[in-house]
Amino acid sequence: MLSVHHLNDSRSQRILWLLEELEVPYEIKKYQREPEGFAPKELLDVHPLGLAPIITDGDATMAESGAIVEFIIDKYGQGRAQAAGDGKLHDLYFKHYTEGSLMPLLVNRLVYGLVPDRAPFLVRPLARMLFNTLTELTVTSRLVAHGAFLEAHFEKGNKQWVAGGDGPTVGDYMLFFALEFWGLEALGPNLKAYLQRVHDRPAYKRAIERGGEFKLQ
Ligand SMILES: N[C@@H](CCC(=O)N[C@@H](CS)C(=O)NCC(=O)O)C(=O)O
Repeated sequence: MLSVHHLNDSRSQRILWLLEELEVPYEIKKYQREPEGFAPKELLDVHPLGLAPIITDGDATMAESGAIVEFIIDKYGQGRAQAAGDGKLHDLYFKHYTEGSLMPLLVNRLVYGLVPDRAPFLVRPLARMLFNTLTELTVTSRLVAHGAFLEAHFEKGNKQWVAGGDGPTVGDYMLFFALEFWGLEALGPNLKAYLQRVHDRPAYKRAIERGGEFKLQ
């Protein structure tokens, strides 16, 4: 049976939601983040990089959430979760955009916020000033641009899902996590409504029940 190595409050939520949508039988092996937020060492026994998500399915062990989402849809999708027509281009784009462009900004924002608290006490105010400046210079205005870009994407054609179809496709399984990580308060009306649409899906609710509480902020 397919196993999901699930780290709490992590990208493995993408995989649980997808498996619930496709009604694929699976088991969950749960891992808890260390107090500093890192994955526990046991994940290194499953994959050399020790980052979540990881799945095992028969002889295959696979990491990298985008690859896992595609693998599962290819193997178990039976034609579901596929974009059609013009939506294929959007789906392809958002699949790569999310981990390639949006997530790095959000991860940088997180890391730049954490570093000052870990600096020696006396230099902490200086570290905070420097990292706030770094955030301002390299993250803040770019996130504003991403927000406007994403709002406009959903506005055009009043799209419910990234590919414009009537259900989630690869790009959605990728994007929703980044929006959760970004934080609801920062999102515009189309993105707020989009996340609500995800949360309202029975499969998403089942994924939360099985995976446990999911909280990124
Ligand atoms: N690009 C990878 C990122 C994997 C990743 O960084 N996972 C995070 C959880 S969201 C993790 O395992 N963090 C724990 C750590 O850095 O020790 C993917 O999409 O799967």
